[in-house]
Order: sequence, then C-alpha cells, then structure tokens
Amino acid sequence: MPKQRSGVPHATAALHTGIVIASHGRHCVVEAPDGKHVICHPRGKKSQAVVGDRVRWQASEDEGTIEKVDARRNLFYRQDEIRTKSFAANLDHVLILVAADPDFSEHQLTRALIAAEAERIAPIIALNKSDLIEPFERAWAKLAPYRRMHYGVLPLSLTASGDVDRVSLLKLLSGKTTLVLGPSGAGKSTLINLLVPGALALTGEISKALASGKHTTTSTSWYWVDKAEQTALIDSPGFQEFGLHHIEPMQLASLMPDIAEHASNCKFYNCTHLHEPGCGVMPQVEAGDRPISAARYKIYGELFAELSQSRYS
Ligand SMILES: Nc1nc2c(ncn2[C@@H]2O[C@H](COP(=O)(O)OP(=O)(O)OP(=O)(O)O)[C@@H](O)[C@H]2O)c(=O)[nH]1
Ligand SMILES: [Mg+2]
Ligand SMILES: [Zn+2]
Repeated sequence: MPKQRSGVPHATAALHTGIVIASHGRHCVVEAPDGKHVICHPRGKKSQAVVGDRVRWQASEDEGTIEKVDARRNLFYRQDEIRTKSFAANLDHVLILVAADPDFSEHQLTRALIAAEAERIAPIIALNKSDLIEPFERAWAKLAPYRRMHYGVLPLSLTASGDVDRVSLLKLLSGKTTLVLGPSGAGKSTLINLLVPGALALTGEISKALASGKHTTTSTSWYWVDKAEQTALIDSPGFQEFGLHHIEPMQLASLMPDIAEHASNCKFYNCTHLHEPGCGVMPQVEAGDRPISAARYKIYGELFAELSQSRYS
C-alpha cells in the first residue's frame, strides 16, 4: 500500500467541493455538486469566501466548515478608507444596471466600470425602464459617452417588454457568470426573476437556510439560469458609494477607455493629463472625432485627487 506523503493531512480526503451561492457576514451558503445547500463557516481568516468562490469544505453535523478557497480568476470589490467589500469572485461579466428612474449617479457608474476594468472583468451597461419615456430620453442622453465607448448601452424595459429583453439578455449572458450590479431600484431583482425560472423560490430557500438563529437577509446571491448550470446570475444589494482606494491614481487613465485612447499621445510618459504641456488627453475634451466628455474628464480629475490624497496624506 502506498504510504501517505508527509505534510498531507488525512482530513484532505474527506473534503467536499462546492460553490458559494450566498454570503452573509461571516457565514455563507455552499452548493454541493449534488445540489444540496449547506451553511458553512470559515476556518480562520484565510478561508473567508465570497459568492462565486469554489471551495473545499468539511461537513460537521448539518453545517460545514470552509477549509480552503480555490484560487480566484478575479474578485470584484470596492474599497473605502477602512473596509473592503467583496461582491463576488470568478466572474465573466459585471452587468451594471441603471434606470431612467430613479436617476443614477454617473460618478458611481464610472467607479464601478473602473473597478471591473481593474480586475479585467468585461462590463456591460444596461439602461432599464424605457417605458418611462421622458426620463428614459434624459438618461439615454446622459449615457452618450458610454454609448460611444466600446461598452455600448443596452436599453431594457424589464416589466413592459420582458420577453424581448429576456431573449437579448440570454444571448449576451449565456454560458457566463454575471454579477448584476447597480443602484437600488434599478431593477436588478426584476431582471433575475425574468431570467431565472423559480428565482423567488430559491430566494426563499436561501433565507430559510440562513434562518437558524442567525441572519436572515442575504446580501448577494447566486442563481443558475439553466438546468445544465452553465449560465449564472448574481443578484447584489444596491450600492451608493463605490470606494476605489485600491486603485493607484496613475493607473486611472488606463482604466477609462475614452481617456486611455488618447494617453499614448502625451509628451511625458508619466503625464497626469491634468496640467502638463504636450498632453494628448486635454485637447480632446469635447473636441475631435473621439471626444472625451467634459463630465468624464471632470470625474477623472476628482478621482485622481481623491486617490492621491488617500495615498500620500
Ligand atoms: N416602469 C418600470 N418599472 C420597472 C421596470 N423594471 C423594474 N421596475 C420596477 O422597479 C422597482 C425596483 O425593482 P427591483 O428589481 O426591486 O430593483 P433592485 O435593483 O433589485 O433594487 P434593490 O434590491 O433595492 O437594490 C420595482 O417596483 C420594479 O417593478 C421597468 O422596466 N419599467
Ligand atoms: Mg434587489
Ligand atoms: Zn496627458
């Protein structure tokens, strides 16, 4: 009989695999390959898992302990001065959903796009509630700079023309794992319910699993769209503030495609695009055939100042 190599603990053999499908505070719900849902607790700080994580866990009575989090492809998170807030891991897309009503902050939209670019996760922008004609026209115009960028903007009316939207969204998201992100009231959960058969039932199930004397509200949850479990959507709570303290100010321009496109024409390699002579970016603000919108350039300047301050003060 082959001898067990030293350093490999016996317990490894008993570990189960699974995907984290919901997380709340320190505990989370893991879906095992047989579809069973188990509440799991982390072992120490190292095994802190987020939705989308592939984990190894050990059963203990009817709950479990996460022993190991597999290496992540990416991690979508925001970071303010004190706290890191992880949304989800191992994503193909971040679908940023805004709506004609309530009005959205372009600043927060830009921040979410930058965070996605920094992790090399492809962002998709969608504008919901096209049935609200006047506010939709205003919002569509506000999104002109984003429609010009390679992102494009997908118009939606999730409650009024659900069938049309379902077909176009499925085409876009099929076979992928997508985090649905956006301000409160944009329609994220409406979108999930439209695309996921029985999504409400699953929500109930997860709440029940977490109700064992602990928290009942789940912050972020995973849904399989198809029976074959190839397409997944992740619902997330609406966000208001999106901290980018993990981004270097000098990195910003490269994460904003409309600015990055002109930055290679700057005279100085370390140009901040704020005051330097020979800058390739500044003359393109509201000018030329690939213009940078004044609003985006202003956001760039504000973010640059904010991130420089947090770093060097
Ligand atoms: N008029 C209109 N209303 C919509 C549309 N899509 C969603 N809504 C409504 O917008 C409201 C908010 O939708 P939710 O799906 O709960 O929004 P959410 O983004 O999940 O919000 P949070 O969970 O708070 O972050 C609901 O009353 C929906 O019925 C739409 O296309 N048109
Ligand atoms: Mg919601
Ligand atoms: Zn420059």
